[in-house]
Amino acid sequence: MRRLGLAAVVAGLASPAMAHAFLEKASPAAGENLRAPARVELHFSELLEPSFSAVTVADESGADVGAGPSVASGDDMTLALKPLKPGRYRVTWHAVSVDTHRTEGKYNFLVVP
Ligand SMILES: [Cu+2]
Repeated sequence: MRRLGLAAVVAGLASPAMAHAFLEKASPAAGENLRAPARVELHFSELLEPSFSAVTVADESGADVGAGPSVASGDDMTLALKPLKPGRYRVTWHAVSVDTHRTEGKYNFLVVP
């Protein structure tokens, strides 16, 4: 009974509205024009489930330009990139917060010479 009571309290605190992992900060940012970045770094509003959270980056032909899989740790996700040529790139991410809610998004950035 004691365990059941504690679980009910925890569930009551985890409000669905405030527990989703929203993308708060990204580098490169959406729409940014910049020299070739070495990595993409995403910062979220909530802690992530690393096994179910990932980010990929693709060039204009759709080819994956990540140097290995992304790494989720705490409320951040990072993806090391291959050397990027000038052009448009698309970042696609999905995140599952520790409350199991899923969010996702995509955006572009532009690498300039
Ligand atoms: Cu949530």
